[in-house]
Amino acid sequence: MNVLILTGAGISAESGVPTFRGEDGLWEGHRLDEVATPSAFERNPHLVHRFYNERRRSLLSESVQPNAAHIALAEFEAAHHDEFLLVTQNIDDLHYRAGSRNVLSMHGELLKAKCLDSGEVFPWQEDLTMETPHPRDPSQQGRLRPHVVWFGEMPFGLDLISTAAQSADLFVAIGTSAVVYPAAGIVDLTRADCRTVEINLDDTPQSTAFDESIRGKASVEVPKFLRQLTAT
Ligand code: BJW
Repeated sequence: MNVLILTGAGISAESGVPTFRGEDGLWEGHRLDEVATPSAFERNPHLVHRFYNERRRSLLSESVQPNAAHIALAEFEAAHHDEFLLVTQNIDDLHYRAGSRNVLSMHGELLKAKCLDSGEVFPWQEDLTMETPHPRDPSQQGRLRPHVVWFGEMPFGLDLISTAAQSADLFVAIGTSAVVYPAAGIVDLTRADCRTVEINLDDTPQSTAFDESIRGKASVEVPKFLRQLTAT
């Protein structure tokens, strides 16, 4: 059985990482599209750096750890013998920390920085500012941006995602509001005989595209679903 998993902010909510479109979805009164676009970065790089610096610091704090849903996915993958791909929209590293191996971070990674000139990507744990020296040439400052995918930019791994969707026997979308494309459209790429399951606290605009809807917290429902799957 080939398995494709898609995760969104909801899977990390119980680890202390805020979602985008929930009650805590605003950052200092700014909407996401005011900070997560290339034009926002051009207009006000200080604001955008501050947004990601805060999130990076929080991600690296002791209190943010993988939860039972991240761990159950990693354990399932380790015991699974056919194809398994975990596509995450999240830029946190909680799937990696939980031990997942075949992870595609389609919207980038918060703990990496990208050179605006060369596109080279560096592991990054510090704050970024317009004064940050370039790792290869410290005389160059402010030429790094967070290695994340903003609106209007091309997400990573779309060919791989499309191939995995077409060969999946099971597709599970966990904790995503299904409003951001192309991630929200992955369910439409799966074959008619692929079992599709949505796990979320609430309905989403794509709920009717799934065969099954499981309503509840990811930390409870994901381990339960995967236990049932391995038992059958
Ligand atoms: C729980 C829970 C618990 C809570 N348990 N559940 C087709 C149609 C319409 C528009 C477009 C389209 N194609 C492209 C677009 C444009 C655009 C788009 O989709 N816009 C829409 C908003 C209308 N898409 C893009 O621009 C994308 N690029 C693109 O398509 O490029 C094509 C291209 C072609 C040619 C040239 C160039 C390009 C890029 C999208 C990038 C998204 N980036 C962000 C920011 C990343 C960096 C960062 O983190 O800051 O990604 S936006 C933000 O939204 C972030 C997320 O990954 C993404 C999705 O959010 P997610 O994960 O769904 O979170 P929430 O908060 O929305 O939902 C949480 C859910 O969890 C809720 O449902 C809760 O109920 C649930 N939940 N607690 C279970 N405990």
